[in-house]
Amino acid sequence: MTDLPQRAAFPDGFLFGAATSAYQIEGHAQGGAGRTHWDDFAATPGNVVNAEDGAVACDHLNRMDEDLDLLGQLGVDVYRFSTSWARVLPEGRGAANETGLDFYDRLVDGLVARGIKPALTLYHWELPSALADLGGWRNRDIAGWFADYTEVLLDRIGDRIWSVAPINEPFCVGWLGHFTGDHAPGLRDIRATARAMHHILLAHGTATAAMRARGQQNLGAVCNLEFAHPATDKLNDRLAAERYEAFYNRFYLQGLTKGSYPEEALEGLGAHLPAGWEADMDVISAPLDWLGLNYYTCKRIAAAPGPWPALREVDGPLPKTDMGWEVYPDGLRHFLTWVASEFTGNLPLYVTENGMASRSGTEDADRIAYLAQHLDAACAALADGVPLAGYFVWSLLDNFEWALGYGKRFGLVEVDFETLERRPKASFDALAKALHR
Ligand code: IFM
Repeated sequence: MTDLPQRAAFPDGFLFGAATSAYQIEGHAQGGAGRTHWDDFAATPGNVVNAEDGAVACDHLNRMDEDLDLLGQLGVDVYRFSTSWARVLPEGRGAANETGLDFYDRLVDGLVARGIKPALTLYHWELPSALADLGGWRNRDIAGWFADYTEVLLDRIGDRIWSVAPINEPFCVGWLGHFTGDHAPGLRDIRATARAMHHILLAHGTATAAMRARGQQNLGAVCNLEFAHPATDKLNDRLAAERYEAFYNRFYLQGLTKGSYPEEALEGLGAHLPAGWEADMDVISAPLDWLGLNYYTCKRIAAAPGPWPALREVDGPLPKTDMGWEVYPDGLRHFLTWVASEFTGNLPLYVTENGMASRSGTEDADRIAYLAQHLDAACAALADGVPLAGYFVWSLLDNFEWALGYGKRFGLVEVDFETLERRPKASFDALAKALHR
């Protein structure tokens, strides 16, 4: 079996972590949380495999201590978790749910007591339904609602939080939610997409400004990046791959760090952006303390007839994970060096998510090999001079994989969704051994 690179192979102070998100593990029907657009999306026939939802998920709400003990056994330095807006503010605005705030308070205390740094994400996709009713990410007012939620939450837990990222994977919120319709709210509308993409970044900016004003430290952003190979060397396919890369990767990276959007994205989205969007770009590109990259795979992109972006994905030759995603660790090294050289310079970078879905249960040699290949790619980027400061595995637990339900298992720990029993996998033991001091 492959060995994982050991902690000693990384610079002093390099942080290792595991990541989860609220809706995917907590059990959203419990503890006074408000309804979210993921509950609504999942309740609509055909949207989620087996009509599954996050009502119980891993029941982390009631098993938090056991899960924090697992993190302690794993030996991670930092835990990346998210809070649910609707658990804090069931209607998205107005009265807070004290039970929800108490839960997050205990979670943060539990991490601190175990010597684990709490890395908070404020939004990992479960928008309160009451705000979806008002247009959700299409409504510019969401930037203010989001900043208000941020304040309520940080009033309670901000004093013990190590880092904050406002929004996980803006691409997925904007594009999968509003263009392909694969995620809540399930729209397929280019105008909604353009507006959501911009308002997501505006909300990032307003929340960041509110946090700076209150002295909150270590504020960043987390983008998911996908390497786009042109399906062939033909010019049309190369241009299609550039368009894919523009709306997937550069729209957010360039918006956040340079205050502009790429031309290849504006070709299709520019006409649909809200009037006067340019005036928001200073708020959007206010300085960050770090940037996080979530990385899993690459895609093969070919030109296709039809309206912008006029492309399609084609099958690739590399071994695939249970998501059907090609395993391409070179993409991680590429993105780390490219993001540092093109966008962030000396700013610390983190791999805030990396991992694979597998059907191999607790004997997951395939996951160990995947993690080893990507940790090697991270080491290569460090050797290239990239200021990489940490790496997080997605995910601690098998969990609700959104529209694909509970069948896609990303955890270092197996969860039996009948009994909710946790069983550490071989990858958990391998990582624990690699991280041992
Ligand atoms: O499960 C998701 C997570 O919520 C966001 N990043 C990708 C993971 C795997 O698809």
